[in-house]
Amino acid sequence: FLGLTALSASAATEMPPLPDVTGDKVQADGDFKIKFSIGTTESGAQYRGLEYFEKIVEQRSDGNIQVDLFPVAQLGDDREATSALQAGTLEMTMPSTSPLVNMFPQFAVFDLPFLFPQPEMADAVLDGEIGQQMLEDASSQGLVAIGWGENGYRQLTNSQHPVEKPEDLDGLKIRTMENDLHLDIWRTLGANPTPMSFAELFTALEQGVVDGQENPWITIESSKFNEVQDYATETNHVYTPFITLVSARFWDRLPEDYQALVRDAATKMGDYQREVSRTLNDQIKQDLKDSGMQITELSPEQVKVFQDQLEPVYEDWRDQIGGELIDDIREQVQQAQEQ
Ligand code: KDG
Repeated sequence: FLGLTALSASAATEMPPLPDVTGDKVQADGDFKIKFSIGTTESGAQYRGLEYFEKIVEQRSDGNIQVDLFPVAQLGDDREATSALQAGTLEMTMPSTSPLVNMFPQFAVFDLPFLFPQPEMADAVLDGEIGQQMLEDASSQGLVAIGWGENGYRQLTNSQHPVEKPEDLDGLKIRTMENDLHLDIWRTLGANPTPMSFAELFTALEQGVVDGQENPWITIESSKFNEVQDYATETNHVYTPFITLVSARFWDRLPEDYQALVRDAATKMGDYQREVSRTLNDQIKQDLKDSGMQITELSPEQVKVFQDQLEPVYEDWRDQIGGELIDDIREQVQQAQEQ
């Protein structure tokens, strides 16, 4: 290919330095260890957020809480890590909400296609009453949900050909998260979706078990999917949040002052992840182009074709998710758009 070796994307884009820790030291009795597991790699925005969390908690607890980070699903994929929290064998994880809808059906609202036209609208919902209520509701079944983070807008990649319109997806094998609404989206568009955990994804792409997948630019780059996927389409079809979960067994042993510290650090981590992911998004898209990926950017009219084809998904899932919740969010989004 022109005799050029593709530049590694991560070589081009650097993570911003971690912010300084603010806030007083917190005194409480006991020494604690937090093993914090995620599925994405050390070079992603999610991990950068975790590093900030570690720095805040360790500095402000004066080393009494030690945080150890485990990326790339070393301690299990999203569902396995969540089960480990319930069993009390792992202290923290930060999965996408999508593979957890079997436990928390309302999370499926975030899987609805093209729900949030701007990331700030997702922030308003997650940080507002709806998001806070969801954290409370998810603080059950052996888990304590203490904050949101940003996974981001998902983009389609594949190994076969450029995708500009739904017909181009005909028969393409697309990996989705383990979530029925995502399966519905890709079936409705004419693709052939297969659910799979993130931990299995690179190998599945490499071996051609699936032709494509969808994830934010930053994940495509940090997981090196561009090395096994030549084509991408900037679809922005779903905005997925991350949710910060703690094992209830661990939480109940933590002195209240430390609980407050961990909660505060989780909020700061989430805000920082949003900032990193948004700052780097376009830059990383450019790095991916520079590395040889062919990226199709859709016009608003082309996006509308996908959107219109997916509108029935809203009706199909209305009862299961709750019509009132969907209407509330759509109304908030509408109001924000009019401002
Ligand atoms: O750390 C999070 C990952 O495990 C996963 O949730 C990323 O969006 C993701 C996916 O596609 O599974």
